[in-house]
Amino acid sequence: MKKLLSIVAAGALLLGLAGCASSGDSGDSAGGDGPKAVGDLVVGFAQVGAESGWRTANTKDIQDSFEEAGIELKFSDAQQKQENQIKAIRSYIQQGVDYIAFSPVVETGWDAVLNEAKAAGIPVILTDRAVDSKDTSLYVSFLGSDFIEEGKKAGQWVLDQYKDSTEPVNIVQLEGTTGAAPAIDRAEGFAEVIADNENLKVVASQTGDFTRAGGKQVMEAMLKSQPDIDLVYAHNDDMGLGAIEAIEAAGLVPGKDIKIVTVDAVHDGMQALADGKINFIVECSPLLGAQLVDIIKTLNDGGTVEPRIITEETTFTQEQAIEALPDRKY
Ligand code: GZL
Repeated sequence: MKKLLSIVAAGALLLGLAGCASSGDSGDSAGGDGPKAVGDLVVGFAQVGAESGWRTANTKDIQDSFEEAGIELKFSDAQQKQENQIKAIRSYIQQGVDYIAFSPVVETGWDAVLNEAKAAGIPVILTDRAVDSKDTSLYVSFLGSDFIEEGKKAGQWVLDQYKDSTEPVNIVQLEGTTGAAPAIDRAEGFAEVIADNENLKVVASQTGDFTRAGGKQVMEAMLKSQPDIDLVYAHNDDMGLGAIEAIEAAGLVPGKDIKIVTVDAVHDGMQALADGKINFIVECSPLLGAQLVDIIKTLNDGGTVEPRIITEETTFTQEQAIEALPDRKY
């Protein structure tokens, strides 16, 4: 009997050890074996859409950066619909990717899906746009521009341009996507600065959804409803370019009869600035790919990253655009 019991005990011990080995449990508390090889990482990226020159440049830069780093990137285009971005994030969670990154099309409505990613132990990085979640544990870092600052830079140019004006200056504003962080913040920063001159009045403001067609359509309506427009403030180049088409179709000269200030500094916007059809552009850099790869590599190595990483950017006058155009990457 004693002999039988010792055989059973030995067998149980062997099975137990085998069990440990098969679960890959190296005995450390995390259950992991330390950082993955970079080449084994898989990242899910849920992009807003392809609504503008900026977005196209942003997508290309991210895809090129991950290819160069040898990291697998699963990519989705939400066609500017939040439900599609949420679906994509859920799919990445199901697939068990190592990291999720996305540019939230609007600020609100993300807590549920971000809590699902957190429960699955998948770190999330925000790129380009912010969310309004109060729980900042739902994402590791937010990499992107300071949109309020961009609005202030646009407002400062207008303030300087009309500092000696004694007449009312009628401004129309082409807003970005309703509820999107850049639309909300660019309007806020601009309004804060132009408030210093009571002659500067935003007489009409409407979303053109960051698209050239949207900007043209809204500008056509504003030209009909507003008797005297002095300046257009467009939240991105694409809507500014659409406004140029509407202004020219109305027999007016963009950049002269109606001045135009935009944000982004993508190629077509910079060309219009060089041609004098736009008067001033505030840069918003789409080149976030390399920084996003660095964030993921740092996290994979067990490092920590800043919760807010603001991208470097500048502004352009016509002369500066003429000089910068030949070397622009996008
Ligand atoms: C800004 C980005 C905006 C661009 C638009 O970071 O989210 O969205 O300004 C783009 O051109 O559509």
